[in-house]
Amino acid sequence: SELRTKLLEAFSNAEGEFVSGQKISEYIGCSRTAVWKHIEELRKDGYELEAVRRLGYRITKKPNKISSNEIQIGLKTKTLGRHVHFEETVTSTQKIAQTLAGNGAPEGTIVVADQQTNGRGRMAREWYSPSGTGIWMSLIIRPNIPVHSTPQLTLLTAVAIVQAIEELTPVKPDIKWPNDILINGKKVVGILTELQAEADQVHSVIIGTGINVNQKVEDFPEELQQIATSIGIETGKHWERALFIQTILLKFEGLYSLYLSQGFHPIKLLWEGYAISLNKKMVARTLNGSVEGKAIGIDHNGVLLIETSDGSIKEIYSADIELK
Ligand code: BTX
Repeated sequence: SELRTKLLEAFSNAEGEFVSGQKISEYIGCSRTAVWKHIEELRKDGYELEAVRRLGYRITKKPNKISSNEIQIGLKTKTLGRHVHFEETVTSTQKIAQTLAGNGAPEGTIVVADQQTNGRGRMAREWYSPSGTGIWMSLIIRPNIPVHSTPQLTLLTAVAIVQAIEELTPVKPDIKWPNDILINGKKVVGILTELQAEADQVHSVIIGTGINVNQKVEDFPEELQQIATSIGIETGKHWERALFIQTILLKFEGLYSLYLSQGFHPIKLLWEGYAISLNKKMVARTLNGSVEGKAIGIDHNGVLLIETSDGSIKEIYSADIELK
């Protein structure tokens, strides 16, 4: 409800300090008794609040839930995340975002779910998306760029997420071309970029990100335990998912505006700073077979360049990479 939003806003503005009942009642425009009632409702929803005479209330712990409110209160972006479509359980946030984008959803609209029953990776693979643990989000943007440039946005997204993780946590993630973010060699984030386009005109780009935030090792199915990790596992701490979403959107917005005004070059430089796949021997498995060689870089479109043993350079548009 609107009152609930205002109440949470009052606490958010106080940044962890106490807010008096009087102030709250003025801010949300209701009586002191009504304030008390709303506070009790917050408690029922899993918030922990401390109440001290004369000082007022403060939130000491938020529930392990994400919601539109949690994402939007305290959000510092201009356009990204200003429209939030939140659902507890969906098949895939990509699917919902495709429909919304087709129906004209504005740039910056995000679809977020607590759980996906049919989360998708690339090439019809599955993305494991259990409830209460991760960020399963699809972002709709409408850049005026040619279709062949859109893979650059996957790399831009990876940079935004790495920057957000570095800002909020002590871990230093690496990027493996094109779309994996790894911590200590294990996958913590996956990115899936899909398009709605016609001829060479991009209508919308839908960027799906799956981020493992609070899973424990045993929360992953056995086949993923060796290759996947979460920010929680790597830091030994529980993290608030909404804060990650807000930080990622803010980083993305900054990089995206840089990209639209100056092109891919500045993004490429940032990306290269995080990439572990460069100057290494590798096998790239594509739909048309494997290419073995040394990655010498990415080109101005974000395409991976591999130098093979005969000295020729192969352009890799889409592949799975195995470092040697
Ligand atoms: P990908 O094809 O690069 O990676 C998929 C592979 O990663 C799987 O085959 C499996 O081995 C592994 N994997 C599956 N689940 C996880 C996980 N939770 N953590 C680590 N590794 C895993 C990557 O595809 C793109 C994933 C995008 C997911 C987002 S979530 C929001 C949006 N909605 C949706 O359906 N997909 C995107």
